[in-house]
Amino acid sequence: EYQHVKFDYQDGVGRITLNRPDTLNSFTQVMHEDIKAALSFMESRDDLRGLIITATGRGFCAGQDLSERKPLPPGQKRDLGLGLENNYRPLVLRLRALPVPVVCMVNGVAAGAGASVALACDIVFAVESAKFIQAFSKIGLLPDAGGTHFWPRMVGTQRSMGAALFAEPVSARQAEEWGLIWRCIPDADLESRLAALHETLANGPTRAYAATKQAIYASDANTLEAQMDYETQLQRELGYTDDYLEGMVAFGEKRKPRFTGR
Ligand code: T3D
Repeated sequence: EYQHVKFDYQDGVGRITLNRPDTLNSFTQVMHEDIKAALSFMESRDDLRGLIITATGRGFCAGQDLSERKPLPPGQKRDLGLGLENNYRPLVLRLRALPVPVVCMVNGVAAGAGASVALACDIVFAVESAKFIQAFSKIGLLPDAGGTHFWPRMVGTQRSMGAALFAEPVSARQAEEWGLIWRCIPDADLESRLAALHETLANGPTRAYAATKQAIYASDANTLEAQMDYETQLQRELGYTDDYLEGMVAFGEKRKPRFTGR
């Protein structure tokens, strides 16, 4: 039923694979609808333990499909806010709100909103040949889909300005050095790393992961005092979980914990 993505769900781990390689997986309305359906499915599951986003072919995502934005006849104007309000904004916010880690595996170039959506994920890997391009200025736009939120927080004002004003590609290696992504990996390791990430998410302490995600994002707006109060509240809740008990027992027995995500 999915047309422009592949969606797979196993062991509580979802995988969304953007799948329009001929256009470097640029976002169509159909792709947005596919992703909305996959997210709704995962949001309804009580066994959800993680989400991995990646893509097919040589690109990750080239942002908005520009063939859906052909120039209008003279006198007519397009409201670009509509696509942002109906598609990109809810997508970014739903990824952030998902109560499990969202991992992005950037398998090739990530441009425009494609780069923003990658950075909306909780943790980002990229293959060495990948690059991040704030392509917007080349078509007379500003970075959107959270682009002006993520970059300054992750890499600072100058690097954000340079990348956005000049639309110069940032290599995966540079992105790792700057802290824009977590890890740059050899291209040849893509599949094995995806499999390992699946294992990690499927067997991880899901509630601790969720709390970690919530706390790290809350720190954006919190004072140190408020943040420590929040940590205390979340840690108190984690102290009552099966996974904490299992972690303590496993530690005592000098074995690997078998987390159930409960
Ligand atoms: O509109 C709204 O709703 C507002 C929201 C906007 C969000 C945005 O994302 S705006 C930014 C949109 N994206 C871009 O401006 C990037 C456009 N693409 C590129 O600049 C380049 O393709 C790349 C730098 C990403 C990669 O370059 P390269 O040389 O590796 O590949 P290529 O040859 O340019 O692209 C390969 C094919 O994909 C090509 O088709 P063809 O010639 O083989 O038939 C190209 O036209 C197509 N393609 C690439 N990007 C897009 C695309 N087709 C449609 N939309 C694209 N965004």
